Amino acid sequence: MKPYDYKVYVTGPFQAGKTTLIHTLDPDAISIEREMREAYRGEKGTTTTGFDLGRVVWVRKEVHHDGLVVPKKEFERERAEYDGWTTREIELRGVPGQLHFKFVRDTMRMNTDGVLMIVDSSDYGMIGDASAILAETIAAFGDIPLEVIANKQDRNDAASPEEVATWLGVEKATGMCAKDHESAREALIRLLKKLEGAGEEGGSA
Ligand SMILES: Nc1nc2c(ncn2[C@@H]2O[C@H](COP(=O)(O)OP(=O)(O)O)[C@@H](O)[C@H]2O)c(=O)[nH]1
Ligand SMILES: [Mg+2]
Repeated sequence: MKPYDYKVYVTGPFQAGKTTLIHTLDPDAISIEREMREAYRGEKGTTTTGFDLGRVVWVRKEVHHDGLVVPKKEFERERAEYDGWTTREIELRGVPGQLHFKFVRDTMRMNTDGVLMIVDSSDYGMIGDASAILAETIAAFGDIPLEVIANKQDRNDAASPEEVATWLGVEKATGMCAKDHESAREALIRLLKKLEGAGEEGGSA
């Protein structure tokens, strides 16, 4: 039996907010991180060179509702509350964003159902890396559901999602603040609805 219904691959340049997003949705998410060797934008922080692994459950009282995204542990504790609801277990897999870790991203693609591509809307300097990762992702996954997410919309130097879409040459980007649960939930659900849509089309065809 599969331990989840959908695997969501979370990619994008380093410092875009992948780890933050996964921990906002699942406080028990596991991350492997090591310290950066160099300061970036004047700050010495940490960035992921391994991966993030989060588990959440998408719960809907009615299938046409957007529903809630509940951390897996919380869901297991409060399972009775969701009796009769439609539930989908989601694995969130964050991959390292540095271009030279392409081989790590490659090994983590297996069984992916959908992709969240996270971009820092306040960091135009990373757009070259973002374009490279987007091209790599599309080449590897082909026609898989993919959402481009314009993160850090809470910053006053953030470009709009429309501008971020233009930077990357994509039709559309969705604004998000990865630190905010409501915003993170909306971004994930937008992708999950596409995954459900794809499943239904396949089933009725
Ligand atoms: N203002 C703001 N900062 C964010 C947001 N998301 C992430 N960050 C910050 O951006 C930095 C990099 O985030 P992280 O999740 O580690 O990026 P990753 O390298 O893609 O995993 C951290 O300092 C985060 O606190 C956001 O939505 N708004
Ligand atoms: Mg990270």
